[in-house]
Amino acid sequence: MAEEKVAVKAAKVADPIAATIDGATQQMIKRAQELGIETVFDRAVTMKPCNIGAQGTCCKNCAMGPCRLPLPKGGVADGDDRKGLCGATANTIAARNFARMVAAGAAAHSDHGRSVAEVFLSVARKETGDYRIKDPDKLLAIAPHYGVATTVDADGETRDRDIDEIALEVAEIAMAEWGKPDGELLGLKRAPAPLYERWKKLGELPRNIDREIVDIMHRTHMGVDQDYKNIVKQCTRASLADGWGGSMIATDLQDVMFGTPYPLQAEANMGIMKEDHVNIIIHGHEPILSEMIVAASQSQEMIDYAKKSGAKGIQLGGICCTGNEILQRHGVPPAGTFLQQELAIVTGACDAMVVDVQCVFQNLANVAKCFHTKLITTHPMARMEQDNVIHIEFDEHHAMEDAKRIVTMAIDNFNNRGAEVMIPHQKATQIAGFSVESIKYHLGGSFRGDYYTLNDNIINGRIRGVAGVVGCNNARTRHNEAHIKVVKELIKNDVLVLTTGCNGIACAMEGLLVPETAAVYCGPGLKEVCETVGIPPVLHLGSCVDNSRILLAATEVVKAGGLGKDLRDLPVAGSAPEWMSEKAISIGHYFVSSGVYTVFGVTLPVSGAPVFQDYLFNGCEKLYGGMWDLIEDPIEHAQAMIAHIDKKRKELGIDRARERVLMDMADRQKLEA
Ligand code: BF8
Repeated sequence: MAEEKVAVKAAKVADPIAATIDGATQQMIKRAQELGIETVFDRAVTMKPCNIGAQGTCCKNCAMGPCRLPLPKGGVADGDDRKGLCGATANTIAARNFARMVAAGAAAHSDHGRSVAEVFLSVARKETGDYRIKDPDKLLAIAPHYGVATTVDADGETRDRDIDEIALEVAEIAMAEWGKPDGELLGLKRAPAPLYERWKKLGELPRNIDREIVDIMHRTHMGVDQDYKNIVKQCTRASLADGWGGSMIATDLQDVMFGTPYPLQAEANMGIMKEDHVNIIIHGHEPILSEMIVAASQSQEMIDYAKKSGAKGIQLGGICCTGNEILQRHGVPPAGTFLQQELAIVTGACDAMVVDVQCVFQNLANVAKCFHTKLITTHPMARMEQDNVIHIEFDEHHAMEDAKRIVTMAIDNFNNRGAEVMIPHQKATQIAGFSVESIKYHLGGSFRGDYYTLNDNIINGRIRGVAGVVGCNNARTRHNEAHIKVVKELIKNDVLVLTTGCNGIACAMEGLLVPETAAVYCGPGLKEVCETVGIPPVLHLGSCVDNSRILLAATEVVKAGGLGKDLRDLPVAGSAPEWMSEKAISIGHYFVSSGVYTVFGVTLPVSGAPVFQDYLFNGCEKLYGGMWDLIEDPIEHAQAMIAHIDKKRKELGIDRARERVLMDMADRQKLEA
């Protein structure tokens, strides 16, 4: 019988070179494909995004829909009569969808903050011995922002208050920020006074964190808010409740409990994994868990146990923002960005991957099945349905016990590796761990630590401006390419970059986070400043909740004088070149409503509603001084930020200083006036 020929259609897979600029990632994508393991890069090739969803004009908020309102081919210049069954316009639908993204993003950041505040409350009540106040100076520094006195007057004398008493009061007041019935969020007053007054005048001061998020879910329910401008107002309240609320509280209290970051040296990329060590990858966001795993894996007991099992030691690596948290405080190296999570397992050397919340692919379980890797979920809110996933619920009351159980499980798994270990050699050195406090010290030393030096250099034109470049990777665009191009273009043009999130990891992998970068990539002014002060031109400020550090650093710049009275006056801009998460939308909107021009790359789900889009891109500027933008091309993206920075320099009257006019004190006072 003639052999029957069966035509097998080859599965479409990603081209590794087109998928990422990073050599280690290319190598691991290729390896996964050779082993028949599908990753996000392959799925991005085989699954097209929904065109109507991408435009933001699919309404599925009731069962009469989903109502789909794609932008007509000829546009809507001659009128727009598109409507859902209830009559909702494209603007209403896109604004509602946008607002729900803000709500989800603000919820994710703020719930992280809530978990941190709960642990801090346990510490203050002395209910846990595993966590403690590591940075009492930070507690004393933040206490007044929570309305807590640090001294007490008695018998005509002023005495320092007991630190435990202060901690308890701060903890209780912080917890109340999520649900207090009256008043407004306390963090808002940390903004420059004119900015606070503007929010107040606009009637946009958030009341409490949870309420603003619930409010969005209510007003975007079928048949409630039908005015896109009014919906944007609520986006502002909820996003401010994130940036100046939940995220800021998370950063504050994490610093108090785990230490305020100061610069340290580490490495980055998958090459940090070691074949002869037990490799534990920590992935997710909340440092409550990762702090304990760091402590457990550094304990002599665990190191001895690893050695007894034939390993030379324990190597921790981070993925995503929990990686940034343990990087900035302990120098634990990130093994990769959001898009490399599956690939860390594909090395065959990942003995355990421990995840908590946010940015965790469910496909990790499918990849882990192909190797010996133990995939461990730890958060009651974030479990996986696959049966190879182990759940060890983490609780701050027995935190160290849980952490040791996890580390022991990884060590026990070391000898179960197959022969298939392949760790890419790529890794880069980085200096991370910058904070509002450490920048102060770096710029002025312990004698004159402040932001004057930065302001002076912005005024004299050596530094053209400051950019916050942050956010995710997105499999719809080449991994890390836009991140790196945007940052390089900015520093080439003398713009100092502050980074967080996966942009920080991308910059580290590219070797941009070392002072030596200045000589290679920076314009002459920024190069001179970096070389004098000894800092990299790209300062890693931590995780995505640490975007609150960017808000406070910008506020310090205003306070130092000479550059206006409000964040909207500053020569600064924001960017998320490869965003994907709803958290990025919340961050983007609190940047915008705090007065910052903010450019996103890839896509923005508002293009199907041109009037609403125009309101975000232009209308917001009149309200806040900041506005949204979408520019896919990374060079144009960076150039638009630079143009905005130059516009602000001109408004401040310092545009000519770029020609290096030396400013003396009298000139500065004139600017101040
Ligand atoms: O909070 S940058 S991919 S890891 S969402 Fe996620 Fe985006 Fe990375 Fe951090 Ni932020």
